[in-house]
Amino acid sequence: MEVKVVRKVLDVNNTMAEQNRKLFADKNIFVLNVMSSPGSGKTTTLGKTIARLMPEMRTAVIVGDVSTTNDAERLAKTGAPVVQVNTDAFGGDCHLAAHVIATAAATLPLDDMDLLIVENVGNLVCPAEFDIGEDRKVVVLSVTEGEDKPLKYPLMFRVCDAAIVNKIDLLPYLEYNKQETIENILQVHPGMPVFEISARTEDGIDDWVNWIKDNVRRKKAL
Ligand SMILES: Nc1nc2c(ncn2[C@@H]2O[C@H](COP(=O)(O)OP(=O)(O)OP(=O)(O)O)[C@@H](O)[C@H]2O)c(=O)[nH]1
Ligand SMILES: [Mg+2]
Repeated sequence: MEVKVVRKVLDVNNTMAEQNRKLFADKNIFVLNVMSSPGSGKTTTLGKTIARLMPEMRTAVIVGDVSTTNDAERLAKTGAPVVQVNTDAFGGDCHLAAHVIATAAATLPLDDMDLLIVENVGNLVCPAEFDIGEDRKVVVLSVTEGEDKPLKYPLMFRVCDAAIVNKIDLLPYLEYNKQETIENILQVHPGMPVFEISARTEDGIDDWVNWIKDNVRRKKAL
């Protein structure tokens, strides 16, 4: 019985996600869904990323948190239009669902956008289960989280199209095997691109930004 309820929720979400996907295709907007555990550096990475993408790529952001507008305020400094979703209004959900994205997107200038970046709620489990109508999913893992996370939370790494290993500026201070982490990511998802970056020093960030640009250009060329 419980399984049926869960499936129904996901079926409804998938239908909404397809409607979102069609809307974004009609508007020629590439949509990136960025996920991670709390504090791995999504907002910091996106602030630096958006600064490099604009104005060449007209970018807007939907940012999800259970509570506060902290991240929206941080990302608004880039000049990009930002919508903050607080899921406590939706029962404190641990993820962004497709209908929430539809509501938030309706407030954005969709006719003047090339790229929509969604910063999902910090959680390495639930967001992986919810299609929001995005083109690509990305997981951010920071070097303070341990090498085994791809093996312990495999769905997240399986559904994503790229992974970021962030905070590499901290490596000299840690007992941490970065190579083992990357091998674990590739064990769960063979061939997935992995970007090793420091959002703080911006080391490695160009390859990641170029990956986004290539994806946006590919969609707009369709
Ligand atoms: N040393 C270092 N610190 C970083 C780096 N990236 C982010 N941080 C710090 O990590 C903390 C969390 O970063 P956020 O960008 O807020 O992380 P987040 O994933 O957006 O967090 P939630 O939205 O709450 O899930 C902040 O104190 C950042 O300054 C990095 O590359 N190196
Ligand atoms: Mg954040």
